[in-house]
Amino acid sequence: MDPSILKALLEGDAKYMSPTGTKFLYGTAGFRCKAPLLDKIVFRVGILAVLRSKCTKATIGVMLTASHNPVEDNGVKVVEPSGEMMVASWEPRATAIANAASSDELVDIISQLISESSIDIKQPSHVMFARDTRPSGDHLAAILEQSLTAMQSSFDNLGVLTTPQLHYMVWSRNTHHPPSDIQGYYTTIATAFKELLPQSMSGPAVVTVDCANGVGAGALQKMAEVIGNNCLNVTVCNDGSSGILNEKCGADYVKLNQCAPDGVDLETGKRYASLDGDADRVVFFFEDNGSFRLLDGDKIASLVASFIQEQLTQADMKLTLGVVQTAYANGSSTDYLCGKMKIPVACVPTGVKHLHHKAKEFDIGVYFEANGHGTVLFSEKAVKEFHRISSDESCSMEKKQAASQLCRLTQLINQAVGDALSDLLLVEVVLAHKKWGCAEWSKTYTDLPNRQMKVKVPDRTLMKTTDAERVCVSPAGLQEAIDTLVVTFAMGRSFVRPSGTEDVVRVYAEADTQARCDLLACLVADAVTEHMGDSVNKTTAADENH
Ligand code: 16G
Ligand code: MG
Repeated sequence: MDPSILKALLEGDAKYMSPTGTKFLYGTAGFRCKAPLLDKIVFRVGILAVLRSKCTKATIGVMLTASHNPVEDNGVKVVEPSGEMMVASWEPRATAIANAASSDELVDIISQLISESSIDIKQPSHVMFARDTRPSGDHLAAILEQSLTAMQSSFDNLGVLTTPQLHYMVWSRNTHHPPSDIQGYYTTIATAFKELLPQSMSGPAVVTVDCANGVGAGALQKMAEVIGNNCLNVTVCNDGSSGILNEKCGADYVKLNQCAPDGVDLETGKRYASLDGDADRVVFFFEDNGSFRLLDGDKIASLVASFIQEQLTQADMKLTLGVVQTAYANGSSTDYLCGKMKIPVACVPTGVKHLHHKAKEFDIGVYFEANGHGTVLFSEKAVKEFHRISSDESCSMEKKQAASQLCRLTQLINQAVGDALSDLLLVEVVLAHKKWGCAEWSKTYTDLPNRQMKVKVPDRTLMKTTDAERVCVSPAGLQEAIDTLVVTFAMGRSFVRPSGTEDVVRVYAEADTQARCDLLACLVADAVTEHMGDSVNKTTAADENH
């Protein structure tokens, strides 16, 4: 590396303290922790992003966010040129760079990375970055700028954006896909939305949205403005003007606690949605005969997959359509998709990157985690087919129309990553076509009662799972214990997995009634405790907004 760059880099790096005793791990959400611990990490992620940009000869993204975590946290993650999460093979490298204990070690790690990946250090680099609305974001963005400047890289500081907007901008820049600016993001999606709404619709789509007091509020207001109130009537709650980010609100809170967020008074007949703090997750809910009813990521996946299936049938297209879920998907949703809809379902480990990867195996891959992360991916083959049929004069009007609807869906749906704004609009489109409200949507299948718990164990890394986290292979005997418990519960199902974001083991259970699945979850949690050591402490997931 050029000695003057190296000098600037080490001088910059030396300005920031390494928090003593903290080992950072680049996990599914990048690096995430209390914001004051992040200065040095962010500086070093700048170095990593530049190296990744030189390695891929393309623009790399960096997002500063801690999603649904409390406001005093922050995080940083790297976005690939394709708009996807950073490749798994670079995760250990990110971890190594972040934890380098001295400048010598840092230089060694960088040199090793350059030679291992045959990086041409003279290759120009470009990094686009953005932050959410956290108070620490501005400071961390300034550190990132210093690092990129020290590396003599060009960059765009895109200011405050949602996570999916940053992914989208990186994707569109590298694929030379319009748009080249954030305004284009809004107009592309808004135009597709308006064109997709059925002409027979008498009024606008109406929805009230809890924005978790986060970045989604401004973005949604902007999107609604671009769409216009003749097509979308959105009421934004928890817009950050008074409440605290993610506190008693947002998609994570609503999903875990199965209740309406603060700041929202449930009214009969109305439709509600909750975004998370960086607007890459969305869940819906409504008042159903006096009770709170959640429409989660599984329900979104089923709704969207069934709509796409209808359009494919109408357009008479033989493309493969599949849904990707995780073990957290409610058993009823899997039965509904496979049994009733005859749509193939794949199950993968938790984390967007796994779902995204698997979804690419289908011509059209719908993926959603139950917690509301998800999107629909259209292969090149599918997009070509949509265009071919929509402009083929020999095809019937009905076929052509279905094909153009599918074309527009590829514009509406963020192809880089799950996007709460685009998913929200997608759900509105499908409900409008089906002439459904939440009640009809909810009735497609009934969720099995389920419970999530977390168990504190001395060392969660001792737990190993297989078969998309549905089978625990270590510690020995735990899976047998779970199997013995599960068979005694009607409709029983349970699995355990080590969390990727917290120092706990997670327990999931389903059974025919809420009381029985709560009991199953507790018994499985006890089995975890028994098999994983003595220092334990278990809580239901809802006790803490993790
Ligand atoms: C991260 C993942 C999310 C997953 C969650 C599980 C991304 C962008 N985010 O937030 O998909 O559901 O981790 O957390 O991949 P856990 O491992 O603590 O249960
Ligand atoms: Mg998020």
